[in-house]
Amino acid sequence: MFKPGKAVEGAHQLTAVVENLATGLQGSPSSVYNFNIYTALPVTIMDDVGSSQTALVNNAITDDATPTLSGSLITGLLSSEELAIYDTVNGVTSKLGTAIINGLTWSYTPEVALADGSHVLMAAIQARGSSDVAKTHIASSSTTIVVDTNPGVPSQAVNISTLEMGAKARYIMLRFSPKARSESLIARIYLRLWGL
Ligand SMILES: [Ca+2]
Repeated sequence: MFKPGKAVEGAHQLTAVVENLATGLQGSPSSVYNFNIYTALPVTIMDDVGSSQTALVNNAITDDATPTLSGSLITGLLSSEELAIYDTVNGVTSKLGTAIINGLTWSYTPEVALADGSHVLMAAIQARGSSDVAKTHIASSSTTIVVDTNPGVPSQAVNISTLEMGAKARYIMLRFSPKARSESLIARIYLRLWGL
């Protein structure tokens, strides 16, 4: 068994050869063994539906049931690997599909709309065809999004409860109570003060 020191992220090729320590003569080398080392898998999730179209941060609420996940790679995947997308709903994790890879960038858009509710999305590089989230080569961090394709118009009456003014007074933030229709959503209005 050979255990290398800390290996660098990227593509590696290993070859083994038997060497006579006394003479330095070497036998025939083995065939090349290719493998990749990944240390990070960044993911961006984009909402391209409705009036608010933006990258979705953790716990974002979105009206896009088919948000696009994308990212870049430090090295091309091996032919034995794929980049899979996993979705966890109510604690149950399932593989949504595999990303389209173009050079060192990848993207994935769900073919079937995600159901309304909470989804924990994660990308992973793994053996081609695997659906075992426990056996990935590397997994991205997870991002929770809340799909709400029928948000409707808020019907609550609101009151201005506090007023915050930034140090440079470019924005004034009015915070309303009660909270908006979704408890995780705080209604905010930003007033741009031109000329300040
Ligand atoms: Ca949107």
